[in-house]
Amino acid sequence: YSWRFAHEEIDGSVQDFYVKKFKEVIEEKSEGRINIEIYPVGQIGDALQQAEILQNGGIEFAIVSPGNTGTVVPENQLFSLHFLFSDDMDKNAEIFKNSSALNEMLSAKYLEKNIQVLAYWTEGAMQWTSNKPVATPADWQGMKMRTMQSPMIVAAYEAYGANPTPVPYMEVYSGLQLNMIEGQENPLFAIEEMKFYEVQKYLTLASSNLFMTTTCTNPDFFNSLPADIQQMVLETVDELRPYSFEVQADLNGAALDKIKEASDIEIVELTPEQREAFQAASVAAYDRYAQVVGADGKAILDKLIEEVAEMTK
Ligand code: 6CS
Repeated sequence: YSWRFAHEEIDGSVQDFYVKKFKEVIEEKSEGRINIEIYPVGQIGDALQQAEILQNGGIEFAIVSPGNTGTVVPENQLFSLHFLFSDDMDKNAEIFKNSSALNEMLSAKYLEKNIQVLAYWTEGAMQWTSNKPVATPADWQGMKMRTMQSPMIVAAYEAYGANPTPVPYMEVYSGLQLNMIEGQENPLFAIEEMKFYEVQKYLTLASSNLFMTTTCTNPDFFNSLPADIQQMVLETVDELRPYSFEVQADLNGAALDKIKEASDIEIVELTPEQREAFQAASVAAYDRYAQVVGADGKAILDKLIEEVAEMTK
């Protein structure tokens, strides 16, 4: 077998480590019967185009982030809501693995769009970079912020009064440099490797939400595989769960020191009180999600909130 696996980031990123590990494990387990070719972002399109190619069976596997695909599976935009998950990653790991809101209800929505989710996982907490201080919702008023493409990410920042615009990942650096945009959100590893700190004045440690992603396959392709090979894939994805947490922790952990060394960007840590003010303001986006995405999406969100509450009580 020869399989193509696309991801949304550059060499050395969290997704790149993950896909390389998947390749290594599968190639070894299959004793050379399976060969995987990796396509980082840009080689066959941007993140949204890659998801479309996966839907059509033009590639076998892809890392598909909800932030890039809210127009494909509108229900997945619950991941753009702030303060949804726990600050405790061990608890989040349990939720991603066992949640029926995600693994049954939301995955059924992906399947309707010919995408089969094999795992939900995180690349770490979102932090903010900007040209002005953003420690209170009032600071966001009118901020020209860059977001990923999903409309509900825009809504999440509109809840703080910002004026967000979607921009493709590979154009963010130049957008910031030319002052077409004034701020953006991403995990620390991305802020470091994309060098956004070079063209921003403030780095605000907000951990407002998790950067969520999914490991996906094309269902027609997957169903055509012999049972033992399907099993091998499922097992490998499951084995990679702890690995995904380690990689994001390592890369995000190292990134802050690298950023400090390479620049004099001002680093601001939000106090618990400041985070609470954002949490209160974020409620408006939850209401928007229910309105825009509809009853099925609302049911998935309600179930997930219930599961998170159960896990964290
Ligand atoms: O901000 C973005 O668009 C991108 N950020 C990350 C960390 N991965 C892929 C995504 O497209």
